[in-house]
Amino acid sequence: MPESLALPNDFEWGFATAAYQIEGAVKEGGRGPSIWDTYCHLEPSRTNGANGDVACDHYHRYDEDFDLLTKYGAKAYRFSLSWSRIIPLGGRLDPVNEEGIEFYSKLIDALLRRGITPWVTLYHWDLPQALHDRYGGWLNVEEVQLDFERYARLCFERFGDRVQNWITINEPWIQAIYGYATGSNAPGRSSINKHSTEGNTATEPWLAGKAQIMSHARAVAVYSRDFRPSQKGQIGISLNGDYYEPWDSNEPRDKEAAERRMEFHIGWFANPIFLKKDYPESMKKQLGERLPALTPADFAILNAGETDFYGMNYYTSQFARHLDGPVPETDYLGAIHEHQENKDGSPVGEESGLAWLRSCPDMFRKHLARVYGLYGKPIYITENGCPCPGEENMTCEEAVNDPFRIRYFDSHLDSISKAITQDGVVVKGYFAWALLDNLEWSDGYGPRFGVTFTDYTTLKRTPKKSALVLKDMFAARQRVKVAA
Ligand code: PNW
Repeated sequence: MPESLALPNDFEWGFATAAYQIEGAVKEGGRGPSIWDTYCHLEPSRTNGANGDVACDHYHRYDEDFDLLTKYGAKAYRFSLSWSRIIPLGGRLDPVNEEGIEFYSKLIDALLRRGITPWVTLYHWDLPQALHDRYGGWLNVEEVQLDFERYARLCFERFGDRVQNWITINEPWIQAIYGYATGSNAPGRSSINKHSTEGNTATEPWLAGKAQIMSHARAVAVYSRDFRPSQKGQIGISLNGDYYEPWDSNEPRDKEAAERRMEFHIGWFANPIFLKKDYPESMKKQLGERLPALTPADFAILNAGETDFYGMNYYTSQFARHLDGPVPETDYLGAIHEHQENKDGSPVGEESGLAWLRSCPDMFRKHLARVYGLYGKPIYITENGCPCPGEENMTCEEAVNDPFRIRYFDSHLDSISKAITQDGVVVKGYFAWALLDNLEWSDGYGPRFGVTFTDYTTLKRTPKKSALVLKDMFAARQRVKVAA
């Protein structure tokens, strides 16, 4: 293997999941409902009839699942805590559910016993329903950041003796846009979705964005002041965002469109969080008064702590074409059209098992360089993966044979290696999405991202080939001798 494909010996790697997608047991152990419980039980269904009531039943089967991690050779495991298991009503004055704390404590100990490092996400889209009902949840910027701060502090207090890697929020963009602009995720608010009865796509996503920025900032401030010095851990946030190239590479307006699209995806959050700067100019210009200002008081909170790393969730890339004419108030992409083929008809990448996901490893490498160049923090890939073409309709025997996924992992690891050895990007870890097939949100139980096949009738787990080859891929890359 050439030197360009090396990975550092201390490179962290493992698999990722999220609470609502795998746990089930939604009414056990004193858990309160979240906005996803409500959303999955709406009539008519907005999730293909699917819900997380049982999911993978990880709540009762975590030991078996962690044995899989051992078998796969994982060094680390990323999972999320269900806020409403820990504080069923969510708020800063509401009671703590000791049974919920106990459950996650057992989980953490079960990982440590196996020598696997826990990576804990505090929030992966499952806001306590009570906070949504009480004051509008993520739409109430002032209230929700205080409740999130208390929740975060409680987690640092109870788990921080054993957990040294924290992710505050998973993909605030998806929470804000799918939850409040398109209405395709909980809480399903939108003024452009025929299934939504409430919402305002022109204004609400931008409030939900600010609420998450400030919630992150408060958690980081608390960690920096009261916990990092003694617990010696690190804290970051996981941002999604595709890489964009111009649809017409000879058209300056398409080049601007590509950059603007990435500002709307990433700069929205990364400017305030990593640079302690205002939102990108392109957003301020397009959204005007609808973008809630970051005030000097907000910057005091943002400046009170340091975010240690950039968690990157990367799946795919696209082409951006500038939009002619007036921009509708409901636009959230930055006045562009998204394409999977460029002007010459070249596809951005190979098709996977989901329409939105093409395999684009070369653009991943550019993405890594762009993000590191702009924000300058060590990057951990906190999600990367895909369903194979046709996998949705395969039997277990067919699905365990997954060469497409193996190639996807290998080519994306190549890009990480090259970004490190040739582009000077600091990438320190990689989490494959996902440990096992699980509830793919509004797409239900169709798409299978797992390296483990889940039979949703028997709940039997069967390792796919991809699960067993990752260990060797990392070992080979870490064996490469690098000239001093
Ligand atoms: C992420 N897109 O979501 C989430 O963090 C996971 O919970 C999820 O299962 C995984 O990716 C696979 O989808 C995304 O449409 C959902 O570009 C949609 C998109 C990106 C990420």
